[in-house]
Amino acid sequence: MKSKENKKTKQIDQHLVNNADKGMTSNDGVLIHDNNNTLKAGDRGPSLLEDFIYQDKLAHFDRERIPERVVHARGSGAHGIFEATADISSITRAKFLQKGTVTPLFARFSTVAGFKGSTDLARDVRGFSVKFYTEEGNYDLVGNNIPVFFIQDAMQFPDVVHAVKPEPNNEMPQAASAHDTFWDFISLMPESAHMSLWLMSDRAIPRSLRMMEGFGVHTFKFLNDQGKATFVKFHWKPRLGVHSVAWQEAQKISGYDADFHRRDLWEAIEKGDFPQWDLAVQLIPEEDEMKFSFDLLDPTKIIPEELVPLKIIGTMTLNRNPENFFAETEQIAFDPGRLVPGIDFSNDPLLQGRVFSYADTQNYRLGGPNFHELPINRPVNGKFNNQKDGFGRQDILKGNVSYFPNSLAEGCPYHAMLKGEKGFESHSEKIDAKKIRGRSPSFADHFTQARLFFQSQSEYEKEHIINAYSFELSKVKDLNVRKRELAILNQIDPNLAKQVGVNLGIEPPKELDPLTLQFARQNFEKYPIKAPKPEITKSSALSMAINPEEGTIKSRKVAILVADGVNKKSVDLMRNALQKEGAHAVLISTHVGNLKYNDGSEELVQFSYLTEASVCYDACYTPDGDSIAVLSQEPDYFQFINEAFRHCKALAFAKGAEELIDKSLFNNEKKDKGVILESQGNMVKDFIYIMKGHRIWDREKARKVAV
Ligand code: HDD
Repeated sequence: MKSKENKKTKQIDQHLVNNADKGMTSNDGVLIHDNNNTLKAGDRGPSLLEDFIYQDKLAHFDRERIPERVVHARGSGAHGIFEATADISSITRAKFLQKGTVTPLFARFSTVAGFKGSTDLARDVRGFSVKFYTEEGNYDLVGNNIPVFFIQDAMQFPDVVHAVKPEPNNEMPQAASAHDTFWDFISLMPESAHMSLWLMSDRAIPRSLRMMEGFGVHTFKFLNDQGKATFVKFHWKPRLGVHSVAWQEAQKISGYDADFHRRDLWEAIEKGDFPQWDLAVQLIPEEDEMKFSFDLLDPTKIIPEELVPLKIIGTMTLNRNPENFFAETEQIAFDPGRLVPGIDFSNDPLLQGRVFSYADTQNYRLGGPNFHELPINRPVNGKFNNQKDGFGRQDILKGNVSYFPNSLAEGCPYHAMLKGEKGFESHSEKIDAKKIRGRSPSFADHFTQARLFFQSQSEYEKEHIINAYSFELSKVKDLNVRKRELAILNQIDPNLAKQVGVNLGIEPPKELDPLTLQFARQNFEKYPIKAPKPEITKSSALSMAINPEEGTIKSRKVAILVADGVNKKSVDLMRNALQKEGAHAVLISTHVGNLKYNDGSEELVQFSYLTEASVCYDACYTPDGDSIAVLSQEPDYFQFINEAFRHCKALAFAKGAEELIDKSLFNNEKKDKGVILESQGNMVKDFIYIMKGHRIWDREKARKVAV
């Protein structure tokens, strides 16, 4: 597709139903006279079996629910497009990746462990799935916001999922890894050490789905026209940067707005702040497969960007919300096991296992083999084959032929090879091996890259990781599990283990626990091994720390804290400046309804201190005016600014509002660089600059405010 016309949304639109001006009908299109009352034998008599209108309504209602996804049940999605921007025609023949091609897509972001109705702000991995509706069929890149995985072999997927999900006896805790079974499993599985560090980092509590990276995780293969393979890793880089919230904030957001991420994505698209990511690849020539100190097929390893730089090959823009959550976001069926020509699997044993699981789960979840025909799943180029019948079949196949070869239908649908066309072809890789049920010894180094990750973090990020391990392991009741995990941390970084150990009251064991060793030796004859020397010991790409000079406040939400009598000029000064930067100012007052300005004018306010909390905003500003006398008596106002301070956000105060700081819990912190006073410089400019740095994390270290 070269034009900007979105074939997918056009296809979807054919299925939209609009009830406007329509009389209500039964499912068979019969106009309904009364849909409030069942048919009865007299006013006070029993209901009658012949009431097909009632049966029609209830029978459908009784079947409204389908099984939620066994993992990634909680998700939010949107339509968009992908525009290929680089010439990689010598590397892959995939048409949608050819420069200038625009392809419609649907993206779904998810948490892993929680049920469908769980909070968005759980500490968790985020799913990052994209279905490209290409001219050569659907291609799904089903990744995560973390570039490595807990396990190396798909056989253990049900185990890791059972361990992290609520415990089977009492179905607790919901959407949380901080419990015994998860850490029991992790502490027996040293291969999960690398991913557990990512999970304990701020990556696992994103500020927004629009502000997280995505990764294909596995090494895949690109194939060119000649069938030559190049290994490839996929990365999604968000244009808004990579940002998190603070852990305490995450927990509070879960109470104030469990839909925080879903709402943020929805509202951004509605406002026209279309989220964008660049798609980048790391390309590794086939002959370099064995060049690294780690195995490219091991999904617990990254390829550091310093070893293989990223090449940007296109941009994804999400520009349309679903019309209907169930029909689109819920019924979309992702499957990393379905490819388009020019892309192939590698032999990563986790990826190989995924190839089976997804179609299998969709067959169950979506009720049979015709889920491909649901509007959200249909390819835009059509599907033509001899598969037929089954529950919910929608396509109506013409003619009497549904087999191949045939002559009665002139050999159609034909095989591409018979017409000299090129369809999907797998890489003709030579394999000469014995069948074994086991693991490659080249997968046995579990700690070097975990160490690389930890050592690449800034000081505050290390602190957050230490706090996260301490939090999670404190929630574990079994002391042996705590100790066993501490022994793993000690292999990664003794200082990490020591500090977590202090919080748990345990001295980190020097050696891995005998049980951990016993299970690891089931997979690796020699364990632990002497790790190969890594190419690098630090990688700046692994840290989320940002330089304000490179930051943006585009689409951020800033609370303007007002009350009746506020000075309009003082409000507009900040609001206009924020607008120019693409940020959104939100007025919060002591009551909703009309706000009275000092100049007699009024403005409708939709948010009050009763409904809002600082955790749902990126920064706050207090303008001056007669509102100050009101706010100085308003405990919820002080709760707002105290919490904003505690969570390391920028707070600006107009000149006449500065006195409010004296009543706050940070009244000694007027010199804090994130507390910006109009009397002391260019307030608006300084405020925006500080916000571009996202948070003032070093404020946290001193634990200056206990809210
Ligand atoms: Fe998976 C869903 C990502 C390993 C089996 N997975 C699912 C989703 C994402 C991922 C983002 C949600 C898709 C959506 O939005 O509908 N999964 C991953 C990544 C993995 C991974 C990045 C490792 C690199 N998964 C993995 C393995 C297996 C599965 C090894 C099984 C062998 N995953 C599933 C599943 C799910 C799923 C059970 C649940 C619902 C679904 O597929 O559609 O089949």
